Amino acid sequence: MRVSLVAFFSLFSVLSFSSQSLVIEDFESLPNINLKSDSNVMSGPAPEQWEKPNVLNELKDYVVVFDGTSRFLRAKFLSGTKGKVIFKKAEWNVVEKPFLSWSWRALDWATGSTVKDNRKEDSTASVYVSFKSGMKNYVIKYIWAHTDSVGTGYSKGKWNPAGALEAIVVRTGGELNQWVQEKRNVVEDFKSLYKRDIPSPMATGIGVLTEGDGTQTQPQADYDNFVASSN
Ligand SMILES: [Ca+2]
Repeated sequence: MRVSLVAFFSLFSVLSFSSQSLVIEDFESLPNINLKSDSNVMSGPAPEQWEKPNVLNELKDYVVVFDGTSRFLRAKFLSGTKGKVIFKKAEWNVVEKPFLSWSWRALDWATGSTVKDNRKEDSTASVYVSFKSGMKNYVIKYIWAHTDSVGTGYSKGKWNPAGALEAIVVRTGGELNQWVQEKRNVVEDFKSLYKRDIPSPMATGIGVLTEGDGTQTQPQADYDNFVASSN
């Protein structure tokens, strides 16, 4: 009897733990991986859930890579193109799961980029989380900058009825080719950036952007393990 109670509580703790976190994207379920002849890694197109109208089938700057252990998203900005945000629709309750965590690594910097100059505002790596209220989208953009200080950022569309964006640098510089993890309380970040409460308890999706069009650079970054959790 005692053994079965322990087993019961062990099971309960596993179940309750798993119910507190939600994998939004880990890229592991991707079909159609192709072996690249010029590389020892396998890569394929970005997953179908990642949406970018009209260009999804032409994406060459976002691919899913399998390194033998894990699949992840690789963003490589191509010179002569414009930066493209790719999104994934994902609804989750941020009152219950306010923390968004993810892993990323910088492979090449957007050298010379800065959030202080609109013409040179390129992100080596950035992650978006979105909310909606009526017809208006509210976006938080988390930036891994090359040299800007953590905590700096900018605002867009404050009075635009369609959408507003608040960008904040959450990491700057560091070593290339090293996976690092971020964990943000999106509810608290929303409050401090927008000076108001979240417009809805439900987030509507995530996105990523790696771009170098303003600085004429070719930044690269990898993204993986987007998870929402209660703590
Ligand atoms: Ca993965």
